[in-house]
Amino acid sequence: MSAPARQIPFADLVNLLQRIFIRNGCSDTVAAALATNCASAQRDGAHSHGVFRIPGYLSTLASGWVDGRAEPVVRDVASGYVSVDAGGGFAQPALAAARELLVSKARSAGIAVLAIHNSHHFAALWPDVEPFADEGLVALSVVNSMTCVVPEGARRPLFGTNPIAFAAPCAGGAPIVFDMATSAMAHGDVQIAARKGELLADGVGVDREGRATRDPAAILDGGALLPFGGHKGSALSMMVELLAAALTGGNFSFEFDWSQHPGAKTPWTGQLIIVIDPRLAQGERFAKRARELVGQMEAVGVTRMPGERRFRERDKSARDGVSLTSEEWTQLHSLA
Ligand code: NDP
Ligand code: PYC
Repeated sequence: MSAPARQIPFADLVNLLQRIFIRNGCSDTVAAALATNCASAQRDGAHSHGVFRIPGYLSTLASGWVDGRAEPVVRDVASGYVSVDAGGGFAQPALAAARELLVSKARSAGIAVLAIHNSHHFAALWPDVEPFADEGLVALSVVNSMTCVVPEGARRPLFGTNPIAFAAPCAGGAPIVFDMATSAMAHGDVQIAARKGELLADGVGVDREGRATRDPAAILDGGALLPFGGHKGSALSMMVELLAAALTGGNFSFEFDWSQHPGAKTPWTGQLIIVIDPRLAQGERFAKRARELVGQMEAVGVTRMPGERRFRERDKSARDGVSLTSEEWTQLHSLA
């Protein structure tokens, strides 16, 4: 049972995390990108990628596996194609470095792709797409991670937990955003369940012998996860490997070897972001049609849209402050 929560303003949490990242070898730019990302996840109740991840970031930085001072190199490949070499650093600063060029291409051509490689992504994916929808753009992103998912029909893990995130503007309200692992559960949530001693649902994972298990510790200790939805999730996970690694020049989830870097936790892979400007062909009609669709979904009984829980948590955090347990608060202060 956790001690009572602390509630702190979002800006204070960003500041605290930024100091921690700088103390642990990140440049100011990288620290700002990671701190904002991680604090946003905590603010939105996306706990598997909030401050829970800080020890993993720090052990990875200490192991020399990731470069916290990397300077991304942006390449203007074609009218609708931007590529970034993240230099063995994090994906978020690489996106930030290429963002302006990407958006200007999407606005002039109607669509543009950002291919990031030589990058580490240890975060939730929605922060990478949601801001595009806030600007009236549609965005889709995929990132591959580390081998821990057994493809449908296979005997051993190969794929990563490989999330897909999508964001689109919706007239008169918050954008439509979803962000989901293609595994039955995110690895972070399995770790959280193991800490709490909770059993998982059927169909989430297998133990080291390949037998179905509901025990998160058995999944983490040599076992593996399963794709969501059997062959369908497996196909989507394969697609993520192709788009995030083969297309970008990054590693497949099974390709990197971090065994010489004890403490390394961040997957060294790639990320693809596709941005579409719906206004070129549709004017404001796309956002209005999105609202129409949401209205019809509500009319048939949908009471909870993807992203809605996060937006509710965000409003609550703006009102009351971002929640941390006392242990998290103490830990962050000692690290800063
Ligand atoms: P969830 O299964 O919790 O949620 C997936 C999506 O479904 C979210 O958009 C969520 O909205 C929505 N949703 C959840 N429940 C409902 C419901 N009852 N009705 C309608 N919509 C619903 O996410 P995952 O566990 O799959 O992933 C968690 C996070 O882990 C993601 O942010 C993902 O990016 C991250 N991740 C990162 C990886 C990496 O390599 N960097 C690898 C794998 C995962 P809401 O957000 O509002 O709850
Ligand atoms: O939760 O599956 C996950 C994950 C992998 C890499 C970062 N998060």
